Amino acid sequence: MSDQTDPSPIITIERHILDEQAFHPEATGTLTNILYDLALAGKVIASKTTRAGLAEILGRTEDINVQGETVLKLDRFADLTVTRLTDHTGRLAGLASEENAEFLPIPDQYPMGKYLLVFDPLDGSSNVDYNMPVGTIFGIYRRLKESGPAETAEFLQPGRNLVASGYIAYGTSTIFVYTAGHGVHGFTLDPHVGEFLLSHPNIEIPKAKYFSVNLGYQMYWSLGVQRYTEYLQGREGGVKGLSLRYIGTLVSDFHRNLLAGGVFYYPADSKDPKAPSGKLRLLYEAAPLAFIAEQAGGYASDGNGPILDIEPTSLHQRTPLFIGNKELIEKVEEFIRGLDGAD
Ligand code: AFP
Repeated sequence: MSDQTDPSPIITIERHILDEQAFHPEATGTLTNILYDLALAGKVIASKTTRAGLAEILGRTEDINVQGETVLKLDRFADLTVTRLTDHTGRLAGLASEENAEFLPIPDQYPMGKYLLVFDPLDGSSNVDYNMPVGTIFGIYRRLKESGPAETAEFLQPGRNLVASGYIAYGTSTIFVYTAGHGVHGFTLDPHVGEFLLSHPNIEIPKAKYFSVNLGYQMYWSLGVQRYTEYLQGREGGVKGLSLRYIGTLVSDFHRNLLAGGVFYYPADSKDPKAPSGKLRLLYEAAPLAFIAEQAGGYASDGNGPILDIEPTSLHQRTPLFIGNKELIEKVEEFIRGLDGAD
């Protein structure tokens, strides 16, 4: 007879990350600790996002960030939380955040580490006012220099070099999803226990159910992207049965499609001549999620080739992004090649 009082195995994020370290006998535990630090940042940020409507935190600051957007107080809080939990540990050599024009060096009084952190502290923050989900995205690279202060060039690495990446989705529950190159794993925050517990081991993207895109911009897209959209709508030999879902928070749209199957895209458009590559940032958003997509059996492309192969030329570089089920993302490359003259 089974013992009814014996709880089913509970795997905390700490235990899981530590177990993963076994894949790397040479590991010193530094990466493991960075992931713990980020999980802690996620808990702290979640404690604010769930109270955003109540707290003094809601409302805009008077600042404009490097992307030209109004900085919400919650963005700043998330940015500072990640920074303050990671900059003094001796694990990082520098941090680059979507909120800051330049990367943040490690303050002089703290030791230098061998990793670089790139992050979007609060993705989808314009949704906060409407009680919609938001998220944090991160990527971890090994630094290129052996020692000395970090340099911008060290951050400009292709996504293929990512050692780990992940996101924290602040929705109806808080979920931490990461990959360190051995599959994709998701942990749900148990608010009573205060721990992230393994809820989604070895995530693999299932057959597509959804497509997610801001159709309001359709008239600004290339012919190839327009025809691809019609293909997803099932017209003229296209795929049948996909539903449209679009939240406008990349983390949430990506997370849903990762679990349910589907594609998200934010293509290049002619809406804003100053941003011909669309809105999303290669370093802070596209590359970290591309690593997760590939680890889950999916694919991410800029329409011409893998996101993970793009060599960044600047910290805040933008890129078109098509991400999700592999065969549907390869299809958009076909449309773009055939109709837009891309090579
Ligand atoms: P905000 O952080 O300004 O809300 O932008 C979120 C975002 O970068 C990404 O999370 C969404 O997928 C995308 O913008 C939505 O942009 P549109 O409002 O142009 O569809």
